[in-house]
Amino acid sequence: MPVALRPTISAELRDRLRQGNRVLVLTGAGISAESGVPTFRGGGNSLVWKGMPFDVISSAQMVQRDLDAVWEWFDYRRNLLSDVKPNPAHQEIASWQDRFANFGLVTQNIDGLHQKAGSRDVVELHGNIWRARCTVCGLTRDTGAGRPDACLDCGDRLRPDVVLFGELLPAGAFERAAQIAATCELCFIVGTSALVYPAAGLPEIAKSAGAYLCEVNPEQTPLTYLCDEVLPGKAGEVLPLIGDAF
Ligand code: BV8
Ligand code: ZN
Repeated sequence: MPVALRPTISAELRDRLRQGNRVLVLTGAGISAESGVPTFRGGGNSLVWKGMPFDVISSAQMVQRDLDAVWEWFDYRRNLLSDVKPNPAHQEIASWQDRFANFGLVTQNIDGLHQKAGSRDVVELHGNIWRARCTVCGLTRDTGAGRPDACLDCGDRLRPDVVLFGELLPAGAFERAAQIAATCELCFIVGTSALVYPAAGLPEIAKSAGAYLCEVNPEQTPLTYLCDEVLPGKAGEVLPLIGDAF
């Protein structure tokens, strides 16, 4: 990254990184972009599948109407994800779990790249594409590469263990994330367009609890105005810079 384009890490942020021990990182699709994972909204367009905007195919209604179509969509994305690797942003964040006494990582991503980078205890707000869940008894199991058949327990149909639009988040996941947000001193918002709720409400909770907000994104978002510091750039380039700043 040419030095001239490097965002500068303020002295304020350096101090807070050195003193801070209660840190929240919230991530979205942008953090996986440099790993080759398409984002949902890029270049002004929204991701479309077979003519359907992603929030239509990824919706509770679609599971009711056509579960096979939903599986096809997630089979396609699982295939896309099969050989992607974590990038320096995932790796940097993974190292922070041992650098801050109270570190919370909350993601909207279902790609599992944080865990692949070594992050433990990731709060997955929207589930995980590598798991399936029984539509009747709720038992979950790993999918592996292929689409799993039926529930091993009750034999009923499985669905991707991801949260679709119009569906509630996994039990306790948002409450846990909100708890971390309400007690953090430093909150990083990395690679999210901050349009999907309740996830986009977490930085607002952190702000009202007095946290210092820092956004990492090449573009402005609806949360930029709320931030104490904005580091415009790609996560894979900016996160290591932050890591070197303390
Ligand atoms: C719910 C899993 C209760 C599936 C996903 C309040 C107001 C308005 C609407 C609502 C509201 N509350 C609830 C709603 C409805 C809805 C919602 O928020 N709708 C939006 C569209 C307005 N929310 C829900 O339905 C939620 N459930 O509320 O339940 C309920 C129940 C019934 C009725 C009402 C309420 C469930 C939402 C979860 C849906 N599932 N994912 C799948 O993956 O297919 S959401 C999915 O989309 C992602 O997980 C993520 O959350 C979102 C995409 O956003 P991002 O990750 O930010 O990605 P995006 O592409 O948009 O942006 C990328 C960003 O990265 C950009 O800013 C770009 O500039 C930046 N970037 C690009 N490259 C880089 C980069 N940054 C850094 N480095 C780079 N290299
Ligand atoms: Zn079952």
